Amino acid sequence: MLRSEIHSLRKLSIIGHPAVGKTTILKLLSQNTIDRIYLPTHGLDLKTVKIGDFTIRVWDFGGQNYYFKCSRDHMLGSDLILVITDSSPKNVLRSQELIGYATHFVDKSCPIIAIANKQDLSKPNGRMSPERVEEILNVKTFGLSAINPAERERLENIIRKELNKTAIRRRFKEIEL
Ligand SMILES: Nc1nc2c(ncn2[C@@H]2O[C@H](COP(=O)(O)OP(=O)(O)O)[C@@H](O)[C@H]2O)c(=O)[nH]1
Ligand SMILES: [Mg+2]
Repeated sequence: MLRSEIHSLRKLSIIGHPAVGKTTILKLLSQNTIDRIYLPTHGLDLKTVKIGDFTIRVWDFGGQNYYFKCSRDHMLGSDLILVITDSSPKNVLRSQELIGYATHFVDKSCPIIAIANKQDLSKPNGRMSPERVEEILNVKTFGLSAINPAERERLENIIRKELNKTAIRRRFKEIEL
């Protein structure tokens, strides 16, 4: 890794319950084609992606409880946490708990944002709108359909904007010191 890349290196952690689309989001960010195979992630999947000036290490944690309990050490030092929900009422409620859990392991300056995934599935299936999910989770929430490669750019922009804000806060801290 080049020196300039180390300076722009950021850690993005993707958390959420099983089968909500965490690994698909990792694929959306790191691959050109997105298959729809569901293979539960065991432990951790790690990829490096470039978004704008940032070199981002994306940590995709297995969603099973066992792994999640072990994952707190992996969450430490995150620059951004994405909490993924599949936008079903049951899952959104369960995700509240995850957000509470995550706040214990990250610095106050690390934003936690939610992704209301699977927005392509119709409302009769009980999918909630991103606005409704945001009201419940009380963190900034963006709707997504991770199986659609056309959504890549929008997701990249969301991530880049959040990381830019943390970069500005870092610079202010340096000036204060
Ligand atoms: N319809 C739909 N299916 C999705 C979406 N995102 C992921 N999936 C599917 O949901 C299943 C679980 O996805 P995966 O990313 O492996 O979930 P993970 O356990 O959270 O990593 C797979 O079959 C995916 O193709 C989405 O936005 N819409
Ligand atoms: Mg997975």
